[in-house]
Amino acid sequence: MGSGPNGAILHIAPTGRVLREGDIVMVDAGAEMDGYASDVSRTWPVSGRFEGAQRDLYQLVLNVQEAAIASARPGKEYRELHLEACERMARGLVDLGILRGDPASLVERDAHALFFPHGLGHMLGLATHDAGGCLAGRAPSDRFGLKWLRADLPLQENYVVTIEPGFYVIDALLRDPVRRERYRDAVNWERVDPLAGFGGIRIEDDVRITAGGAEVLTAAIPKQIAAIEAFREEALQS
Ligand SMILES: [Mn+2]
Repeated sequence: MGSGPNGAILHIAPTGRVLREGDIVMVDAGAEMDGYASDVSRTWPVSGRFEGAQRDLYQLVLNVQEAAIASARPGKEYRELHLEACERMARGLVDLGILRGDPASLVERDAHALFFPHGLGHMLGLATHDAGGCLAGRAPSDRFGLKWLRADLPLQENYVVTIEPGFYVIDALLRDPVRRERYRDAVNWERVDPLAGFGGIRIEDDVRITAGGAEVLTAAIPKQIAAIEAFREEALQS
């Protein structure tokens, strides 16, 4: 889990950082039973309400996540699902004034990966990351926006996968002079630089592929903004 800026560090171990008003907190955790693992992430505001950019960006990540779940079905290539999610993310970031340009071209240049550098998700089974992966004969891409994709295979009925897009403000990527030059025109840097310390948002569900689509196994855990805010309000009052 990570709070504040630590939310932008993927798989960070818990630290002693004290939560602050205005922070968002991200927790990536799951239960294990009889050796079968789950992996779930949720993000919420410490103060109880998503404010400003947090709200817009959370809603964007949620829209991307829900669209990916809606498109998951047997026969669908997981890599396609990932690339469609990247394009949706790029389009949303253009709408929010963070990226500039045509969403498909931005994804071709991996500009979206400055903010969403990891893959859409992975197979689940015995342990969180060991099952599945690339179909035999397929090599992982070396593209910045694809090389961390842990699943590259056509989905089949009863496969269990995670779907977990995210948005992060990662200093190491955004302060890198080479990337700043490469994406000079693709990023609205004046809008991005003040987001320093924002942290990260990830929404991760575990999904079983069914004959006609996908069943969300972790649907009982709130993820809509209104549901999270109501949940937080209840917690803050008790
Ligand atoms: Mn995961």
